[in-house]
Amino acid sequence: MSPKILHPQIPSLPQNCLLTRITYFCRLSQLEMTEPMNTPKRYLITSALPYANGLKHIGHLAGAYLPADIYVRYLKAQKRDVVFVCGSDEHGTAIPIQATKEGTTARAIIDKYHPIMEQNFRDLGIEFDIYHRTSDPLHHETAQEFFTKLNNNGDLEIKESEQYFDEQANSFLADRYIKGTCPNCNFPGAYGDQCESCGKSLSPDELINPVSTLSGNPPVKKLTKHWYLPLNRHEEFLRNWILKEHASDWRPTVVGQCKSWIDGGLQPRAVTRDLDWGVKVPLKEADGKVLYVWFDAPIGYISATKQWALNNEKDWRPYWEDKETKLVHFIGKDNIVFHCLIFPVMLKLHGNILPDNVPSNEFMNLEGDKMSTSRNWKLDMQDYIDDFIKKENGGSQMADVLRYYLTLIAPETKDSEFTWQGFQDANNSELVSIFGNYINRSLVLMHKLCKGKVPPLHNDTLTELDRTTIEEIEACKQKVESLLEQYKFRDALFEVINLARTGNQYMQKKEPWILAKQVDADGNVIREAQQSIDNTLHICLQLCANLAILVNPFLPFTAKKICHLLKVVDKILDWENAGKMKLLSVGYTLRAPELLFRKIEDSEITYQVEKLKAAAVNRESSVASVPVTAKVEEPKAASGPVKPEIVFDDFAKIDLKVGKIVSAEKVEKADKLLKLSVDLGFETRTIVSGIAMHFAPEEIVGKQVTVVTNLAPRKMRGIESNGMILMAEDANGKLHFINPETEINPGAGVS
Ligand code: B3M
Ligand code: ZN
Repeated sequence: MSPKILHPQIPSLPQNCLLTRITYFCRLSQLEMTEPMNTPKRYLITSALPYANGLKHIGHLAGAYLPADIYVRYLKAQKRDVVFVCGSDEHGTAIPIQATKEGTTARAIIDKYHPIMEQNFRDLGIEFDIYHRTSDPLHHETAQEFFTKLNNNGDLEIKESEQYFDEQANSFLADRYIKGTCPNCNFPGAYGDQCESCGKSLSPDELINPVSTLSGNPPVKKLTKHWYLPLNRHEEFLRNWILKEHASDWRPTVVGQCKSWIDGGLQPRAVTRDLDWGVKVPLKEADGKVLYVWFDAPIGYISATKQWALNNEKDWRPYWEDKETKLVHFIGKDNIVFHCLIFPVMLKLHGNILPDNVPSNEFMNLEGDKMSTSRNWKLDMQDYIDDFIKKENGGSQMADVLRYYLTLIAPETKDSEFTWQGFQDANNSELVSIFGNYINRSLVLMHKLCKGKVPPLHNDTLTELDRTTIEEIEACKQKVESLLEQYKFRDALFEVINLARTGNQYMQKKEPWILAKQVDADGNVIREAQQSIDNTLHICLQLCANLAILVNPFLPFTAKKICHLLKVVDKILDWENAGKMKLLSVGYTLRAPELLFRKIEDSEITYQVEKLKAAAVNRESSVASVPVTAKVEEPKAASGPVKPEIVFDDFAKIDLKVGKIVSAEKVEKADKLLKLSVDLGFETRTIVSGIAMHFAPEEIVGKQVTVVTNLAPRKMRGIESNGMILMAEDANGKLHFINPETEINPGAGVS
């Protein structure tokens, strides 16, 4: 069903590399783009269901939501039958773990984050047809029916195995509830499923000195029964389907990852868990068990479609059962195995259609480091919305600025990097100077030189340049279309901006403002000159209307604003209108120009970079070095839960002293920070500490603490912090001060 590309694969372009892009542009324009395609009867587009356990950052947005939204807007502009589904993933251990952290229930967590996430997406122009949730009874029924069918058909295996069990808590332990030392990098706080320090996927058995985070005790092994999806039975199917059928139309990174999973040997995967949060396994003998979150979550796409159908009096079945439906999953690379191997096997067994493509993105880094929720090195959608959209009147334009930059640096073929400097440059030198400037100049000149009306086109006086510009407008549609069909969003957006660039160059060469100086004795512009001005502005304005259509999938708020300026209805944005030269009628009056984008100032960028650093420091200072988990056994060997060995001299460099908190207050607009005055005997210091979630200011005044006194000062929220308070983190994530058994004089050394 995918378009067959006739030209050889064009290598992906270095980001922002103008020269390469121009060369590429010339090459592409000479090539035949695509064969006529078989248009699918309908489309079902999904974006990964985000866990409802916290705010989502722009790395998530760039990975699974923005590209899907662009694709869907493009399909909808083509009047195709398309449903775009998403929703909150409300199961899995991530939810109860967050509940423990926030001192509340799992239910309260999902009810808190689900609506925030939904609103964040809306504010950034991500327009799902339905944003569902997996806690919905319709989803529970759908997932249970799915499991039952597979189980009844003999497609699942039951196995008994030994799993980690916490005797004190009387509970089996999900992978996330077990912590220990990473066998790969020695990080002492690795989880049973992954080490967040080095990123390696782990199984609990690999952890060195595992500890239950429920009680702090080492867990024991206990026999339990689980249902497994025997992936090994489906190796041949997966090999043929992915490595043969889709070897050339899926992204190489996706095919590569699938190949290494398949070549590594497919194993049966447990699809049930001993947990009490999730979809109950619909069998009497499975009391106390739920479906594994990765079994139920992708079924969430189906239940979301069902709910959409109910809301719109439609039939959901063809979207999942008719082979003429094109199913596309947009995801981040950490979800590839689930969407390309496990879920397709489930779909096949259940009798559903398979995805036509799974355009998975690589990761987006931020200011030189991996984006990370646990290290608080991230830009949440919410923060961007607060700082750039809500603050400005009608600030949706700023949503488009983020959409623009994230698409420009989309990690389609390799990891990419968001920098605030890059964000500012993309806005100021492309959106403002090229795109916005072009639309603005066209309108200004039209008002000045053509009496505020769309001027006529005098066909008999068209120049070579007029004609080639018209041809470029007509050709742009096909280029953008072909790239979008191949999920090359970055390159497609480049073509759109390039059309604006073409418009600017055209106007610059035609210089209508110079022609306007050719006047007769009465001061009227001479006929030939006016005709050339008319032609120029006519073409420029039709190009503006074309830009609105072509940019609409990427920057929908901007497209609407252009429609407003051109006084045309949104209907003009239908894709079939792209490439046309008669979008604006001759003689039609247009509105006065308004700027589409504003400049982003250096101070805004500096503020964001500082804020990012302050928030990250906040985390470092709240959990000093090794998280000290209650009852972790003393390390017996060098491989215990400790960081790599250091020499005494390294340790001796750290100046530790006993201090006494003399005052504490909340830091404005920073939920996690407290500003402390700490008496160190020889002086009283200001220290900003990320402990506000754990202590009220009044309860800690007078407490003795251990302070690292010779750390370089750092600014947090504009306050200079001169030291770090050492804290220990217990099994529940609660922080405790490290202090002397009995009160001693502030300033006493600690060694
Ligand atoms: N919630 C993991 C994630 O957010 C998971 C995706 C489910 S998609 C069916 O990365
Ligand atoms: Zn590690």
